[in-house]
Amino acid sequence: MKLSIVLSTHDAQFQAVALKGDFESNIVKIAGWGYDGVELAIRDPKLVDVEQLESVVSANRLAVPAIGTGQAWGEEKLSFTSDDPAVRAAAIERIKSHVPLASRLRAIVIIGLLRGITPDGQSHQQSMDYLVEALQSCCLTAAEQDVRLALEPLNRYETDLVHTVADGLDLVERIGAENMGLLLDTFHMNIEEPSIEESIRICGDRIFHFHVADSNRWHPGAGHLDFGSILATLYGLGYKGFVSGEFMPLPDADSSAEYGITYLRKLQQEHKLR
Ligand code: LER
Ligand code: MN
Repeated sequence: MKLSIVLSTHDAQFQAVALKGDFESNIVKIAGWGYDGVELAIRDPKLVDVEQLESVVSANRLAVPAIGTGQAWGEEKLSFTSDDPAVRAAAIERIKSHVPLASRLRAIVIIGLLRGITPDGQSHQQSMDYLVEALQSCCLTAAEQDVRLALEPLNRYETDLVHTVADGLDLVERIGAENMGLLLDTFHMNIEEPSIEESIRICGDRIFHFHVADSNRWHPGAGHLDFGSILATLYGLGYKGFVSGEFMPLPDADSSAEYGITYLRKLQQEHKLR
């Protein structure tokens, strides 16, 4: 079981990121706790010194399984489904600008909140059409550099677009690209899926990446989700990607990161997960 944790390269409003602040000291801590990788939340790749980032990450022997992009919605309101064509174009360009960095780091590019929310006066169907158009265009650019995109079903309180694995798989089919898959997040699944385990099975090899947080969005072990069963189902499918911690910095950032990995490694042993 390859474990990573989300680290924001810059200050952000999004709360379910345990780690923010000085990049290098966080990377050193993440490696020290025994994580295999770090998932980077990056608002805009232009803000990142790629050489420096790569050297810090590789000096600490961490992989970068995925790049989160949602801060471009959180901080700048870029959206694939805006009713303003200039905003949609800027959102598409922003995702395409992540592709060279993702290719270099061999990371998946995550499409979470950047899909946006249907604006007043626009139909849901129109939003879905914009979303398909945007993702098809991004998939083409990403495929040229062997990069995969993962759309994350999100719960109903965050968006009206794509809540479940079933919604996500319909969209993946409409996009029709080999490099388009889903990112499943146990926090959202606990709200939206009839059965977390069954939805994991249905998603199968379209699971490109996996986020873990407990029912209360604290670290795994702090709520009532059955991570033994969830992870046994995931690995039972032959999943080879990362399981990435995306949870609140509670009771404090460092403790959450440490409790999270300790709990997941214990389950790994108990359930003999690879
Ligand atoms: C991002 O991965 C996520 O899970 C969302 O809740 C963002 O708001
Ligand atoms: Mn998530």
